[in-house]
Amino acid sequence: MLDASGPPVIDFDRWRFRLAGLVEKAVEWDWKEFQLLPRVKVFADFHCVTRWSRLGNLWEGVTTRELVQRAGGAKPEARFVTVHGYDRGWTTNLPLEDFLSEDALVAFLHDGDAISGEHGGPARLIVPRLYAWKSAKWVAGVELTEQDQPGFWESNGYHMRGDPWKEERYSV
Ligand SMILES: Nc1nc2c(c(=O)[nH]1)N[C@H]1C(S)=C(S)[C@@H](COP(=O)(O)O)O[C@H]1N2
Ligand SMILES: [Mo]
Repeated sequence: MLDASGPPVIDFDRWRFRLAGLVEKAVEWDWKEFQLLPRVKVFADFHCVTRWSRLGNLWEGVTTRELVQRAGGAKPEARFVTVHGYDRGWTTNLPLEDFLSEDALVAFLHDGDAISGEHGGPARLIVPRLYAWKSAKWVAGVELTEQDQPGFWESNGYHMRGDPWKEERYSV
């Protein structure tokens, strides 16, 4: 499906990424601080639920594992995450285990270039093992939770997990 709304205007000076909820200590990074974190490159395909895929993307950014570690780790009761976008309160939910998969990252480069506004820049979540709607564009923060809370598309019938290999498209 298409985006819920168009690209929000995001000013680098005001950009923040916040990791909160069931972590040992909530952390917030501004753009400069975020750029100083250790980076990785992840080469992955991207599968939209409406059946298109974009193969062979090179993403560069900070792993979700690195970010959670810098927040002192997840509390034992944390089992899910809610990811927030800068586009008018858009959210998506996914299991913490998928969020912390080895190849999941908050990316700011795609094939070597800054991610465009259209594609979720300045930074977006990338979770290659799940359908693309879980890969929140214009990411603003992530909250670890105990209960699974449906996000925007999930409230409209999309799957709570969304594994393309199991074709988990809809929850009904
Ligand atoms: N914040 C936010 N992230 C979002 C969406 C959205 O509406 N808002 N749409 C999702 C959907 S349905 C898809 S298929 C992908 C599309 O990413 P692309 O525009 O880079 O191809 O972004 C996902 N991430
Ligand atoms: Mo989509």
